[in-house]
Amino acid sequence: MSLERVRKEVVELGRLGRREPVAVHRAEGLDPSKGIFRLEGTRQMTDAREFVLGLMRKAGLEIRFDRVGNMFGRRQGRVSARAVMSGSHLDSVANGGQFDGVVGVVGGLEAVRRLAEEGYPHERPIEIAVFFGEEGSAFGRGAIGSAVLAGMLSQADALNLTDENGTSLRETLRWSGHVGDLEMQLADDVACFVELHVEQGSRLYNTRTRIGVVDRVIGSSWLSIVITGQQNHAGTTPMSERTDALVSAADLILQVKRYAETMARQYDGSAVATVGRLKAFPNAPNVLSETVELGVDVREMVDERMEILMNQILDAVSGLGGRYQVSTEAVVRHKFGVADLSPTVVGTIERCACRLRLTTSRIHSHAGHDAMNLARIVPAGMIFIPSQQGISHSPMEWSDWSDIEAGIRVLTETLKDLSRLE
Ligand code: HGY
Ligand code: MN
Ligand code: MN
Repeated sequence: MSLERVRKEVVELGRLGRREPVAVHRAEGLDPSKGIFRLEGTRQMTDAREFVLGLMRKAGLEIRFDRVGNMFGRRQGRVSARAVMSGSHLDSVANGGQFDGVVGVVGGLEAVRRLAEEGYPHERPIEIAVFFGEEGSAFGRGAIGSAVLAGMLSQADALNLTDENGTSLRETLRWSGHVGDLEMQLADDVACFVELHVEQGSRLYNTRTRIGVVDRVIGSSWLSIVITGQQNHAGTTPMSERTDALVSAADLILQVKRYAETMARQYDGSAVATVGRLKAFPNAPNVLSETVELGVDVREMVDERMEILMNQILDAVSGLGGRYQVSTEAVVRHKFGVADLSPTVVGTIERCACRLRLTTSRIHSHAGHDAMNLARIVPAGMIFIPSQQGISHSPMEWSDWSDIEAGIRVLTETLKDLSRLE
């Protein structure tokens, strides 16, 4: 049974992705201290790409890489026409879950294998993509590979991104060898795109719905902020004479929370803002910090509102100087607008799920995805399957194998329909 094949591959990618290679077949086997560390530039990432490359080769796909590390496996169709593309990402957040991104990569590959095994004569080529750096956990901004493909980020700017150690993306690709000279022109080469992904929220799980048919992906921005105070002695510097970067950061974190809560209450509840990254230097209990770095993630389902929220946060950053005598710098690391997905692709996904007698609901995605970038150039859609208790970006992330199977069956049917020439 090919779900067994999928289960083995997802579990193996999870095993390869952990710091201590542990295979987890059931939710009971999850351990909050044993998450996935498949960040771009790590051995776990190289092992994962090599593993998927092996699966693509075994499936007889034609393998190509572009200049920013996007990887493609192509199964030719009966006609040389623009391809139907599916796929997702393999990189993870630090200490992440074993399904985020992987379900879309292995699921896309499985759909192509099933079409080949049943001898389905698809007209358009079908291409499985593994996009580089979707999570932004290594190079400081998200959805790198798909943003370059969609013309939202230049190749040069992508290649010049550096990680925490100052290693450039260009150098990382040279080290891993997972790079090529393919110049994929989305508008000319791709007819449409479908991504299978775990919901990462609790809507499908709470309503016991099998399939989420995504019609919109939330807008999201990242800010990196550096606050500079005056490094000094914690014992000899009177409270009245401090320029304390860390105290001002604490103030900012609470302001960020309040602005997002106010906007969420005022509108549809989609506004969120998170300070998920905080780095004090020199980070010692008896030293007043020299600098504090913060990473802020801001999201809203309406572009104009995200703009308002971002400006409130930027004003709050500027206001710290007056109250704490610190100096501040804020950089927008990435900004993705709300992406409405293609009614044609959304309708096809819905029809296929109904044909398979699976319960569906239209759903907005509150997580960002590569589909949000591709949707700017080609008709795109997404298929969601339930996340247990809505948990994600956590080692405790789980999706049932039966739901993964349902998602793959919908994807397989959808690729069949979309690969027919009009
Ligand atoms: O952050 C996100 O929403 C996605 O998982 N990268
Ligand atoms: Mn993802
Ligand atoms: Mn993610």
